[in-house]
Amino acid sequence: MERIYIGMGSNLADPAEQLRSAVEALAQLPHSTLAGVSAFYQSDSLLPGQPRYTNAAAALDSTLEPLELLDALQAIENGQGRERLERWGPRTLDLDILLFGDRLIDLPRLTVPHYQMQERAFVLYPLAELAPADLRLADGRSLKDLLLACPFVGLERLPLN
Ligand code: A4P
Ligand code: MG
Repeated sequence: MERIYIGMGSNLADPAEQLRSAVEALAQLPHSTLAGVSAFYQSDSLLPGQPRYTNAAAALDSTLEPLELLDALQAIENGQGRERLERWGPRTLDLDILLFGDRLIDLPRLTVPHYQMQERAFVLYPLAELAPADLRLADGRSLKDLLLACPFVGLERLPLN
């Protein structure tokens, strides 16, 4: 079993409902146990002109291999009507593998730790709800230092999932 953290985001078609459906789908994944879900957070899109995002993080314990998990996550995205019209376009559901045990992964289809998580408050603060306080990424960076360098700005923590 490895502990995996997944970042979830949506800015179309009732984002909170999209995240709730994604959580149900994660709970059904084979060879896996859903170990936790963060609160939901709203923030403006990194790209102007798009609807606000709702983001959250999930913790999964799994024996799936990384590319098997990526395939499963993309199937969940597609099952919730994700259309890949343009990179960075608005989306019903985005599921990113943030951390996969203590693995460093650099494959054409998969980079772990997720390449921009360190700059993104909407990734780090949900993750911090689930991860141990002394978590270190496989590349040696500590979550605590990443949080210190990434202020809680523009994030709105929603009261209920
Ligand atoms: N891929 C590589 N590494 C990973 C990984 N660790 N997890 C590949 C998941 N996928 C990974 O992703 C494109 C390809 O990345 C996949 O086919 C996979 O093989 P995608 O989800 O199809 O495309 P995308 O999401 O449009 O691109 P990207 O770069 O993942 O976008 P981001 O970085 O997710 O940014 N603002 C707020 N407030 N909240 C957001 O969540 N998200 C974005 C999208 C912009 N602004 C946002 C948010
Ligand atoms: Mg993505």
